[in-house]
Amino acid sequence: DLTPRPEHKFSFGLWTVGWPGIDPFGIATRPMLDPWEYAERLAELGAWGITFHDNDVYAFEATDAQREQATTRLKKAADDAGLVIEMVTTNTFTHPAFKDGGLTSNDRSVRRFGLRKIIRAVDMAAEMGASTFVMWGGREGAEYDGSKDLYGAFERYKEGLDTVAGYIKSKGYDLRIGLEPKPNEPRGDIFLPTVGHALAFIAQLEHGDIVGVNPETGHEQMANLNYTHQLAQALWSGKLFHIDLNGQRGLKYDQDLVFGHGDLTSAFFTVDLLENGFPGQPDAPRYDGPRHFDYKPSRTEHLLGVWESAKACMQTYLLLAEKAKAFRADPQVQEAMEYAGVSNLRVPTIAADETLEQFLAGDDGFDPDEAGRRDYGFVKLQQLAIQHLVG
Ligand code: 3MF
Ligand code: MG
Ligand code: MG
Ligand code: MG
Repeated sequence: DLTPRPEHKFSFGLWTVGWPGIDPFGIATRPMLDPWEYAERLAELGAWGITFHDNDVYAFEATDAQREQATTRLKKAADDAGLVIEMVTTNTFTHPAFKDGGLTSNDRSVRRFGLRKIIRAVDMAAEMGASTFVMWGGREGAEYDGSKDLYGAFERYKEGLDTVAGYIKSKGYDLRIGLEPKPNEPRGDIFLPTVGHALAFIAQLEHGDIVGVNPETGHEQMANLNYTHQLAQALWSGKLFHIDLNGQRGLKYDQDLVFGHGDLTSAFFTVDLLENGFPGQPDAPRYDGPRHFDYKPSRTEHLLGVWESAKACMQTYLLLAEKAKAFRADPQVQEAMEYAGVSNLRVPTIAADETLEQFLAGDDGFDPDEAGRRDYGFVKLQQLAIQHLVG
């Protein structure tokens, strides 16, 4: 059954379906609706939740009264439609003041303004009932290496993150921060370019316990990385707080295609990880958060195409989920996995009752040449995946 339902936990950024097609070379190709209209439509399509930036809902220059009015109206529309506002984020990239960053701008007055703006959005996120606060530092970076005091940049980024995380704790909000890595675009180089960089940075924070990652398919692929592996390491580290699913075809600008319209084989294994977890590892962490899409309906599409593309994201996910279940259940696949030694990797290399001395003293009668002649059968296993995927 490929009908999206709330229990599938599909959610969409309002800026995704709400993108009117403005790009660096052209003006809008379709009208922009009010935020609550997208919410109603997404609920009709079977979505469970929505997410948004502060300035997707009220203007950068909005008065307090205007903010209040817009967020109240959106919350009511979401409640009426039965939608959860699962994540809220701040825009610290559109306004020209942020051209050199929000938390790492060379201009201290911008950093002070940026940090206040982020904290105001945290309050709003808590009010909206969100459980995740994503931070994508799209303008935190540089084009020219001489333009930044790089030590200062990491110090200020840490100061900013710890201030926001510390504030969340002091208020007792039930919110966790998801850092969203991206290697480049709009900056020539963005700080925290990949999941790995973000995890290493989080380890340096004072309040890192409530800071994790929000990896986006295309962002990791723009760095030529394997998205599923990035998700797996974040999960293994207990840091996969949220996800941005979409499609990307190779090393180019951030395409934000429909989920599955990029590297389909990679998308299959992403869904396999999200739906099936780490098979054979009952104690391993599972991702049970939102299946959140951060894509853009292509500029060639009008409003009809906007809704078609939102449906396509969910339908592709459900198709791949079905196929990933069938793949794992297939006896031929299980046999190929046994042949490939997949379950062997679960066995600790040194036995629990073995001392390091005993281990180092023995050689297990190991024959390197015989090991070198082993056939792993990985290609046969992958072909079974392809058969499930396209069969
Ligand atoms: C840019 C992005 C962002 C982030 C968003 C936080 C505008 O490439 O992916 O979308 O996802 O700011 O969720
Ligand atoms: Mg993106
Ligand atoms: Mg993207
Ligand atoms: Mg994103």
